[in-house]
Amino acid sequence: MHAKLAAWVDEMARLCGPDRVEWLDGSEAEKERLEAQAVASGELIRLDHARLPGCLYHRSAANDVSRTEHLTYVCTRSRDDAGPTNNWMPPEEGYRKAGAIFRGSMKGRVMYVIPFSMGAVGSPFAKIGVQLTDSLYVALSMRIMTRMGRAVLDRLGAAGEFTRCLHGKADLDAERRIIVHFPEDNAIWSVGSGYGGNALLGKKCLALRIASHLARREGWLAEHMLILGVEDPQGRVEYITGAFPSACGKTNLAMLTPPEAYRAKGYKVWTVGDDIAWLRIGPDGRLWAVNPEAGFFGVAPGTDSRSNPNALATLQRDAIFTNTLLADDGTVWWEGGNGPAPRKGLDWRGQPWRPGLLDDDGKPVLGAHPNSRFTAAARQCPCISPRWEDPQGVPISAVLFGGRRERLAPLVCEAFDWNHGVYLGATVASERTAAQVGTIGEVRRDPMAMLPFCGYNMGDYFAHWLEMGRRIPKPPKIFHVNWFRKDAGGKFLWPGFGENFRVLDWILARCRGQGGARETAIGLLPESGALDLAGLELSQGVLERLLEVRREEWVEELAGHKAFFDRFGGRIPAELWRQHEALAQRLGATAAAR
Ligand code: GTP
Ligand code: SPV
Ligand code: MN
Repeated sequence: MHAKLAAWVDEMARLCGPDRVEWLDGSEAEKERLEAQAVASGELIRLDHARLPGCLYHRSAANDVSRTEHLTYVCTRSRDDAGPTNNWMPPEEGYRKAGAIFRGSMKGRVMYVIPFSMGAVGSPFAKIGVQLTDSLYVALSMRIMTRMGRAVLDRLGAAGEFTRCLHGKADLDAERRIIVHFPEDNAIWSVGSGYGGNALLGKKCLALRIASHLARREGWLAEHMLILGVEDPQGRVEYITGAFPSACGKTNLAMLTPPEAYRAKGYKVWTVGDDIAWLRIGPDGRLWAVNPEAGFFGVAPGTDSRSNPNALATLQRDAIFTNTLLADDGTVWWEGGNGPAPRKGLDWRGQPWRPGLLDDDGKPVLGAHPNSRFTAAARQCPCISPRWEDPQGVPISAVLFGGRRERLAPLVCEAFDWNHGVYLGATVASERTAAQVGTIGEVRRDPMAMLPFCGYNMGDYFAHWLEMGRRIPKPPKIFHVNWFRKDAGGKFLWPGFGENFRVLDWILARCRGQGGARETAIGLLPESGALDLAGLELSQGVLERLLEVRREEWVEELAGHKAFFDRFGGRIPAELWRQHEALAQRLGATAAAR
C-alpha cells in the first residue's frame, strides 16, 4: 500500500465528509454497478439498446456546459510565474477558497478514488494521477478517457509519484465554482462544476496545465494538439501534429477521410490523438509524440456521416452523450447531425422540444447545446492508428498551428525555420467558440492554442519552445493553417473537412523537400498549381483569395502582435522581438518601438 496516497485520501475525506470512500478497480463488473446506480439516481439515462448499445445520456446543469476560464487559476508562489494570461492567486488562498466550498460538500454522497494513467500504463512517458470525485458521471467518463484502476495502483507501487486531483460537484452553483492548479505541489482542486474540462482532471488540468509545467522542467512539450498519420500509396506513414483552439477542428482533422481521388490512389489517414500531444526528442534526433488520453471528448454539433464518418462510427456503442437532444425513442440528435430532427424530444435543458420551435423572441431553440459532446473510447475509432498506444509514440514530420480567422490568415503558410515557426505559433489569434464561456466570435490571441492551458508564464513557454528548437537535431517543419476564411457574404471560402487533405499533401511534400512554394512577407505559400485540386470545384478567384496576403491588413496585425507581447513586460524572448522586427521589415513597415 502507498502510505502517502492512503494518508492523502483520508485527509481529503475528512475535508469533504462523504458517507463512504470507494476505491475503483476499473473492472467490467464495477462499470455495470456504477452505471446501474447512476441510472437509478437519474444522473444518467440509458439510451436505446438496439440502436446505441451500452450508450448513456447525461445533462449537466444549465449553467455548467463549458469550461469556465474566468474561474480557473494557476497558483504559483510568485505571480510572475503564472504570467499575465493566467488567473492567479497565492497557493494558500487557492486551498482556502476551494477548501471552504469542499468542506462537508460530500455529505450523503460517496467519494470515488480513481487511480489513472495519462499515457499507456508502463510507458516511460506516462504520468499517474489519482482523482477523488463525488460524481458518477465523472467516474464513468474517466474510465473512457484514461487508463484507470488496479493496474495503475500496481504501477504506482508503494512510493510512486502522482498528481493529487480533488474534484467535487458541491452544489453546482457558478458562484461557488473554482478550478485551482498548484503546479509546485503537483495538485489540482476543482469544485462546483461537473463539465468536461473542468471536472475530468486528467485532461486539460493534468495533461496540459500541470504537464506543461513539468515538461519545461524536464525538457519536453505538453501541447493542445491532435496527432495523425498519413499513409501514402507505398504504405509509408508520416505523422503530423496540429494545435488549434477549442472547437476549431482538431477532432475533425485527426479523423479525416481523404477526397475520393486520393483514396483511389491508396492514401489513408490514421488517428493517433485528437486533443493532446506530449512531445519529446527521440534517440534518432526527431521529435516524437504520444497521445496521453484513451478516449475522445468530441464536439457533437456539426458531426455527421459526411463531415466525420469515423467519429460517428466511434460513438455507436459504449459512449456517453452530454447535453445533446434526447429523442423520445431513446436516441440522441444534434444540429448538423445525421438525418432529420426527431419529431419530439427533450432539449439539452430537459425541456420539451420539436423541430422549428421558436423562443419568445422568435429565434430557433436549439435541441443540442453548441458545446454538447460525446465521450467514446479511442480504440473504437475505425481509423485508429496501429501505433496509437506505442509507448515511444510516433515521429513527427510537421507541426501545424491555426485558428479560426474569417480574414487575414491564408489557407496555409510555411515558416522559414523553427524560430519563425515559434513566432507563427506565438501570434495565433482565433475567434472564440462555444467551448468556453464568453462572447462567441470575438478574436483573441491564443498562442499555440494554449492560452487557457499553459500552466506557467507564456513568455517562458515561448522561450522553452525556442530552446527545444536548439536541442532537436532534426526538427519538424512548422506551418500555419486556416480553414475558416470567409467571403464578403460570410460563407466559408474553403470546403474544409476531408478536403483539408490537399493541404496536408502539400505540407508533407514540403517536408520531403518537394512541393512548390513562393516567398511572401509572412512565410512560404503554395505556388500556383502546387496544391492538388483535382476533383474539387472551386469558383473563379477563390484559390487566389485563400492564398492572398494583404499588406495593409498584415501591417495592422503587426500592431496586435506587439500589443500582445507587451503584456509580458520583459518576459518575451529577444528572439521573438527579432522575428517581429524582421516581419515588419518584410512588410515594408516599421515595427513600433518596444
Ligand atoms: P475541442 O474538442 O474543443 O478541442 O475541439 P476541436 O478542435 O477538436 O474541434 P472539432 O474538430 O470538434 O470541430 C469543431 C467545430 O468546427 C465543429 O462544428 C466542426 O464542424 C467545425 N469544423 C471542423 N473542421 C472544419 C473545417 O475544416 N471547416 C469548417 N468550416 N468547419 C470545421
Ligand atoms: C476543449 O475545450 O478544448 C476541449 C473540451 O477539448 S474540454 O475537455 O472541456 O476542455
Ligand atoms: Mn480541446
